[in-house]
Amino acid sequence: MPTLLVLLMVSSVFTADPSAATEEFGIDEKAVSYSGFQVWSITVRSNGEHKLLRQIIEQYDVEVWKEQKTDKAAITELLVAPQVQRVLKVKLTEADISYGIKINDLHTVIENGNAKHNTSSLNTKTGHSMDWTKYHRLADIYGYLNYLASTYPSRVELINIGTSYEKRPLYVVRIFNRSSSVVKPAVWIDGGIHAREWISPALATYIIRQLVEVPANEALLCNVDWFIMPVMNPDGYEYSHAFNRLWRKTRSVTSWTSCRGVDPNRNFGYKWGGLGTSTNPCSDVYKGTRAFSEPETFATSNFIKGKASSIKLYLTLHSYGQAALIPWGYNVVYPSDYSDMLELAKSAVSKFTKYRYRVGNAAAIYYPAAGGSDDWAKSIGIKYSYTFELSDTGAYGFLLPASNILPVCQDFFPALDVFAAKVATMKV
Ligand code: 0X9
Ligand code: ZN
Repeated sequence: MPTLLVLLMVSSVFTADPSAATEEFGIDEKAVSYSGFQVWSITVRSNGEHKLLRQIIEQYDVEVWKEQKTDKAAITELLVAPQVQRVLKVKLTEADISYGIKINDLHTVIENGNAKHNTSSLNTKTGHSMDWTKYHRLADIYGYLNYLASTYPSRVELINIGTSYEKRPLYVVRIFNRSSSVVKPAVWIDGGIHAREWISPALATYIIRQLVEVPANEALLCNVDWFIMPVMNPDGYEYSHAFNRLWRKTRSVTSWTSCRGVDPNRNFGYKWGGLGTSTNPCSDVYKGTRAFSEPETFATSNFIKGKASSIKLYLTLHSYGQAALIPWGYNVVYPSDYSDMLELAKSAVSKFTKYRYRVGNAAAIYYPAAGGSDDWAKSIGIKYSYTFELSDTGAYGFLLPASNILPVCQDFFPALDVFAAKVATMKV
């Protein structure tokens, strides 16, 4: 069994203590504290070491944050609860596996990573509450989308494609030149599939702003239409702000009452239930009861299917690791046009000047994981389909401080020139 499959199937029931009560959601829910939790990074260079590490992880039920492979090594990043730190240290030392502590106290990093978590007040100068100096609540993001639709009707259409499990609207923004009636090839971008990856909706909204509000970018709308869904999993996103900063999944009720949510990126209908997925509702990679069991993946896939002939490029924004991942991700298998996909991705990431990105097959450079949105998009005929794992490379991981939002966004945006230029050449 591939290592990461085992690692990912380790149950992720949080062992952190619930501490502060919050009434925000009108339910008796307690916010999770990560006081004393650490992130450890472990590099193993042989199969023997890998096996030992896997045994230790399983024995102590440690949560894997990320695993990346290079030619010579596998780097595993672990979320380590205070109560297992001492024993883990002993076990790793006994096994002669070295480790480094990347984050010493998660609670401190969470507290310092973002300004106050509440909805911001309206900025009377701009007419909305969005900026890219902090991670915003959903109300700010949705407020901004509504503001754009009413302020720029000639190039913005706000499409409500359905509702989340907790009845929040699911929004797609179409950015286009309304005066032209020809059907153009289109780019799809989504963010926020995984709740805790806050840099993803931040970048998606930044891209929306650049395309709609910055006149210098108008050329990007000449030959291409844009469909951007900044928050595919709004329930999870809000939950990660209000109760558990490390929440990943949706918030649907499962057969196991104390464990909620499905991993949306294991719930898409291509090779659903394969490697790197779990049948355990408490797992962070729980695949759900069937493909598209979640209203969020169901509505999104239906919308994309309806536009499949015009959408030529599918881009899904995640974090972390700084990598452009290319299908297939369900296993180390390469589509017949992989070289085209690789070439375009390489040329896109060559635009980045601040951050270096790896490019490669998702299963090969990360791990096999079935039911991903990228694989599904590729399977319905969208030629160029990518998962972008944004910054960082592990110093903060999912907890990337808000001061990084603008640098990440500014670095990323020029890559869209490359994608748009390619899509513009494609026949609808
Ligand atoms: O595991 C995932 O869903 C993605 N990584 S993340 O850390 N953002 O959770 C990678 C998905 C790559 N694509 C597929 N395996 N299909
Ligand atoms: Zn993700």
